[in-house]
Amino acid sequence: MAVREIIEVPDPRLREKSAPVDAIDDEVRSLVSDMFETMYAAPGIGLAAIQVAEPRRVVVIDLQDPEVEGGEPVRRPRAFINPEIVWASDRTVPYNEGCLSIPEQYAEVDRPDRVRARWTDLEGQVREEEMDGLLCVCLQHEIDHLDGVLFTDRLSRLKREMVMKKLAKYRAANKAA
Ligand code: GNR
Ligand code: NI
Repeated sequence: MAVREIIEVPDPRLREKSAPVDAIDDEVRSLVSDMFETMYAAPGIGLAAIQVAEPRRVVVIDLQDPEVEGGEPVRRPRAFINPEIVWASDRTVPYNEGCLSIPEQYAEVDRPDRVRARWTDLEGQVREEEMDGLLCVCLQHEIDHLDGVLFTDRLSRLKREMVMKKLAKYRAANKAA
C-alpha cells in the first residue's frame, strides 16, 4: 500500500481517455488499494485512477465526511471497475463540486439528480444500482475523469475562467519558499 502523487491541472494526462480493465488481477487490486490510501490521505470522497496517472477505468469512492472530528471515521470504501451510466434522469441538480486535481477550487455543477450505474466489483461481479444524492454526483464526476473531462468543463466560460484565475492565485500564495 502506498499514497501516490495526485496529478493536477494543467497536466495533459488528465485529458486522456482511460482504458477498460479486462481482468481483476493483483495489479488492479494493488492499484485500488493505493487509490484508497491516496484518497483518505488527501482527504477526498472519490478518486479516479487517472488522478494517480494510471489511465485505467477504475474509481474508488467513500462518502464519509473526510473531516470527521473525534474518534475513528467509519469507512465505507467502494470500488468501481469499468463504471458506466446506463440511465440518467432529465432533472438536474446543482452541487458545489471540488476536485483534488484542481486544488481548493469549488463551483456549482449541474448534473442529472438520479442515475442508474453499472460496474464490475472487485470480485468480478457485474453490479447495477440506481443512485441519487452525493454518490450520484461523485460517481458522475469520477466517470468524467475516465473520459478526460473535468468539472470545470461543465461550467460557463466566465465561471471556468474565474476558477482558473483563483487557482493561479491560490498556487502563487502557497508556493514553497
Ligand atoms: O473529494 C472530492 N469531493 C467532491 C465534492 C463534490 C463533488 C465531487 C467531489 S470528488 C472530489 C475528489 C476528486 O477529485 N475526485 O475525482
Ligand atoms: Ni476530481
